[in-house]
Amino acid sequence: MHLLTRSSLVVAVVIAATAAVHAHGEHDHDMQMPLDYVKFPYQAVYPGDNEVTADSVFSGIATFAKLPWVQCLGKDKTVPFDIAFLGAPFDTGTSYRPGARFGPAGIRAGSRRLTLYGGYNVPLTVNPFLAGLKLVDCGDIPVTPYDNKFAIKQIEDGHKELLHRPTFSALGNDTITGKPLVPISADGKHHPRIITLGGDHTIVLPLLRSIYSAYGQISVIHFDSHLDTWKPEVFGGAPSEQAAINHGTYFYWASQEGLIKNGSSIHGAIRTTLSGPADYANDDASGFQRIEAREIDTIGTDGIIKKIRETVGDKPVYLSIDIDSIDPAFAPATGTPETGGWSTRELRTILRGLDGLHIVSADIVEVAPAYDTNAELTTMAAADVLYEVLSVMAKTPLGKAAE
Ligand SMILES: *[C@@H]1O[C@H](CO)[C@@H](O)[C@H](O)[C@H]1NC(C)=O
Ligand SMILES: *[C@@H]1O[C@H](CO)[C@@H](O)[C@H](O)[C@H]1NC(C)=O
Ligand SMILES: [Mn+2]
Repeated sequence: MHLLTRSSLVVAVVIAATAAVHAHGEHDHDMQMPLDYVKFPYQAVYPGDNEVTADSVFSGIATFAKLPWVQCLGKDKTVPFDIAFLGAPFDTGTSYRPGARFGPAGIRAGSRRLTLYGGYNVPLTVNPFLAGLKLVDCGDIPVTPYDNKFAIKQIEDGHKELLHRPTFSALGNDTITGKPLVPISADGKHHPRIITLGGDHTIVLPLLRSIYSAYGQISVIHFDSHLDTWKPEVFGGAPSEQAAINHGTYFYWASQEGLIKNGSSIHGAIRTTLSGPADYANDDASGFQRIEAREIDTIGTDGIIKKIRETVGDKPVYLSIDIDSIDPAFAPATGTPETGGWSTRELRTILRGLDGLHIVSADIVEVAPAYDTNAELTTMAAADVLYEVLSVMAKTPLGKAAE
């Protein structure tokens, strides 16, 4: 039986090979597409109407949305940009499922198709890829998996170095007065924006330390099923100083360090169980307002958008998105999934509702591709969520009219 199978296989291979030779012999080489028909070297152009972009969307090396790879932390230190995607592959602060160190690679793979038709955002009426801003993928911050304290410093340093680079584009003029806009930062400089691809949520502590260096205390919009303001002794932090900084406590530390603006920061999509009501009292003391995931059933996306906008106003704001804010039906590949969440559509609608806010930088975290479906549900959701963030950023410069 084995022999028979093997010999028939050999026959099949020979026939196939013969057919291939014949096909090759009959092929007219002049009819082949020129090599440059597919954009090469794997770097998309964003041409708008009437250009073929679909051909190369599944090929090439993955950067976010096929943006050019610039080695911002390496040999390309002098290349300016306006918005950078930056990976922070850290997952040694995770309590349940590890694997978010593969988040940056997964999100990039999930973002391949973002510019399939050119990238125009219909509801926001903007093409963020053609808005005059220089967008790049800076690759990943080198992060050690062996020493959390060291890794957290690496993330802060990598982010800070890019945040203090000069921008590619000038801030431009106020649309009403025509006068030059002035920066909204605390140090008076116009900073580029960084969209960080996590990584578990611990990375937000070093990211906020970096943000503080340019903006001072910052308002935070935080989408997550979890509070992440837990005191270390409540969230597994008792054993050591190192254990005390993890993906459930980083906002506690950020609040203790005075990085977060009290009262104008807000969580959305909260639905975790608690150690008890004291967790909410502790969350209040950490400076956050809260929107529960289930509020979407009563006040809808409009009501949620209204609450966020009223809380943040026109202050500079940092946006942190845990992919677990989305229901695991739509985004299963994450460290600590919680049922009863928002759909991908609902989160995207809410993000578009942030149009006009001064989002100084953002992240998406807790994407752990190993738990994803073969259909790349979670990494695709993460990429699409960032596309809304990018679109909102592209529409609103980080400036205000001069007094
Ligand atoms: C902004 O206004 C200045 C004059 O205040 C003008 O020189 C400059 O060209 C304007 N820039 C743009 C982008 O319109
Ligand atoms: C934030 O403000 C609240 C209410 O005024 C206060 O109880 C809390 O201690 C403040 N938190 C911080 C971190 O300053
Ligand atoms: Mn979470």
